[in-house]
Amino acid sequence: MSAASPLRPQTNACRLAVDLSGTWLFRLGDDVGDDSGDGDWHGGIAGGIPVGVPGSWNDQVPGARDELGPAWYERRFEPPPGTFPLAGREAAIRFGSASYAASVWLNGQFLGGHEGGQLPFALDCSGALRDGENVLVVQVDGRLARDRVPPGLVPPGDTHGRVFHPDVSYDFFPFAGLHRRVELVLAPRDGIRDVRLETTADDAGALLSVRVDAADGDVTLTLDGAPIASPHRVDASALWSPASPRLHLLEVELRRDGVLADRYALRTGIRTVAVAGDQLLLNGAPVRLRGFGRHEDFAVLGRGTTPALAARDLLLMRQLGANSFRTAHYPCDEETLDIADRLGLMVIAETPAVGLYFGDDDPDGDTARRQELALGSLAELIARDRNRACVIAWSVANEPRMDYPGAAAALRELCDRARALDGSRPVSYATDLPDAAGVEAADIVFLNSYPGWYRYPGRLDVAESVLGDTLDRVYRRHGKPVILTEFGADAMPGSHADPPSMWTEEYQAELIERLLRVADRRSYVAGTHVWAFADFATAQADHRPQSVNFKGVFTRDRRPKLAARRLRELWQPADA
Ligand code: GCB
Repeated sequence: MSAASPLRPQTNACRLAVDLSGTWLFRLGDDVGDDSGDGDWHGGIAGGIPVGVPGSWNDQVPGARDELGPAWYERRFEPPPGTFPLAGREAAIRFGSASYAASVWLNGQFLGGHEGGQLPFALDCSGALRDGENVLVVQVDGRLARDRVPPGLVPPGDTHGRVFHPDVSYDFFPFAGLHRRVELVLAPRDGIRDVRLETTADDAGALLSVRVDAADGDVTLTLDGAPIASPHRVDASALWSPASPRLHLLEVELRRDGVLADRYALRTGIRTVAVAGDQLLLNGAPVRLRGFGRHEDFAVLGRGTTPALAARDLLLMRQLGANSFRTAHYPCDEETLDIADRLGLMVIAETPAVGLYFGDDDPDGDTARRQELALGSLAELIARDRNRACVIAWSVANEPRMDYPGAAAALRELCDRARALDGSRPVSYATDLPDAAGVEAADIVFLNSYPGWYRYPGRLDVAESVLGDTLDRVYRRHGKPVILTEFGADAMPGSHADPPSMWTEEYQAELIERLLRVADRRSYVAGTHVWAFADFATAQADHRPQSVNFKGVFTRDRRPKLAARRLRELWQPADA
């Protein structure tokens, strides 16, 4: 099914993507499973109120902050001119992200569903789509459960001992809703199903391989308008890097009997990435990441994405001199990756597997189900992002709890699966337990460490030596490059003290500067990501004033704290 293929929708001579974002109708409601009688909303919801899509419902709908569903969405639309007859085309509805699970009906007909937020899915609707008005109904279920990824309702012993309301195992609010674009997609039935790019190093630059999965016919490739064959040699000067984020236009065409049957275009950077000894190499040269962990979070929108916010964030990163970010703790929006490609920001792409635990007191098989889900979303992430120049590494999890038999094997399985699906990028997971078994499966150690905050709180004086010792120990143990994927301190905006004390802007700026100094002195440290780019909403907890994590160097509305200014001084010039 081409319309429901992993290829991101696009509009061209053969394909059409109609954005259904905008004002939808919404209502919270019970799970109406049957097709009969009152309360059957599969053909249209009763008593809906207007909400914006993309967007979480929690901060749009008064009183719904802690409601996690199920909830119902409805959107009426007419297909564009020329849609019918479908003839050789297929139609699908594609969701960029429905958090956490969705079931979808078109004109009362069930199309299918999907489990897992922050990853796209497309459902064939060729048989249900009609001329004139169509009624699209989506049930979204954001409820927390132990057998979901990320898991909710986890025993406190497995959540760093923290208790949140709602009862999450992770440190961000469990926003629910349709968080990204929803599109009606029309594509040739016997067309291009997938395009896979891979770049390998070559003496003079790189070799670009293009694998096309398509129905019968003649496939042709052009790069920047010139015909090419795969593999294609690319000059070093044409490669993508933070200093020179060159993008090329790759066009794939499928012809039958000389007639154009399908076409797919990719704007792509070409670069190689590798780990050699204790170094991370980009295009064969050592590179150090400097940047942030970034959440998708904003007032009113919740986890809903908009290119304006992504552009603002990534431009601010560039302005500070950052060259990289991690999509913590889930895959980011595809338009954000477009911007990262264009700005030359190197991305560590993370799956939604945050807070995994492997409780052996799990009679109902929750652990096994979580692992299946984690493997599934890893495959979906790699299918979505594998052609991205900006994505330079996969993070298969964040801070899994490792104190159970089976935990190390589960993490090894995730790392091995990532490598089996894509052998061209380093694989790891962010961990606060670098001595636990499992880490040896990673190509780079992704270390989350909070000296001067959770460890030795208030002790700016010892934070440096504690981090130095930790880094050296980790490196001695694993002999691999280490990326400090999290470190930092909360700072209440506008709060000041001299000498610096915890929760002030001075303390945050001073701690970040000191820890960066420690990391930068070590040649095996391949990167530092401050936690976090901006303040973000969390569930309620005694350690989260105002239900916000204040470790952002920008406020939630993107005003700079002292630490942002300090980083701008430390990170100039912004050339690498
Ligand atoms: C961590 C987590 C991150 C939290 C952060 C914190 O280790 O990976 O999700 O937000 O610490 O601020 O506690």
